[in-house]
Amino acid sequence: MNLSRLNKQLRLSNFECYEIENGALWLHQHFISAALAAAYLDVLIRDTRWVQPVIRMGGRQIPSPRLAAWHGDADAIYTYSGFKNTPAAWTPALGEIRDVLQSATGIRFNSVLLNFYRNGEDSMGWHRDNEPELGQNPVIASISFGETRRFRMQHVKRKQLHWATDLESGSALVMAGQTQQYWRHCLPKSKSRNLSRVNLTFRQIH
Ligand SMILES: O=C(O)CCC(=O)C(=O)O
Repeated sequence: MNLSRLNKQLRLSNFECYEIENGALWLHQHFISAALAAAYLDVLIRDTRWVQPVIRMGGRQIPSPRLAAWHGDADAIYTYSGFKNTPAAWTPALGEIRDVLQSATGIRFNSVLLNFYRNGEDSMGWHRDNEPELGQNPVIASISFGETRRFRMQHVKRKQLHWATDLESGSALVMAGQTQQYWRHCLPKSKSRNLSRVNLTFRQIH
């Protein structure tokens, strides 16, 4: 889908558009109601087979500071942090959330990465979602459940350019266009926000 069609579709679905250099961002803080998001948080924590992936950092292998899982269509194989991930099947909850997201965005997603931040000590370091199987200008849709956490972005060439928001429970953030080429993002640790949070990033693996 081209960007202007995606923009129209997301505005119709009550997303707010943020103008950033070399990228495209839309946010809907109340995409899923607070009550439903709280119910999904419990189901996602309980019914997911969480693993703690090992990540490579400065030549060392260390356990990632969060738990993760990968679900999707059988052929949506994704290499992430140097590891090949074969997806587990869609669960009823993940299928429901995907369907709501697909009707709001008009985009078909064939996979989802789940991240479980158990408390404020868990985090995600600076990175770009720019693996080759995502294609050149991927649409990544991120939905959050549970604790509000700060999400930060930085332009990789013009490092003084920043963008940040607090992602609330039930929020949906869509990154598209050249965002993954020009912007890196992270979810820093937090001293004050210690409750559990699950984030789902829906993707299209080619
Ligand atoms: O938890 C978040 O909001 C960020 C997740 C993320 O950066 C990713 O899945 O690539």
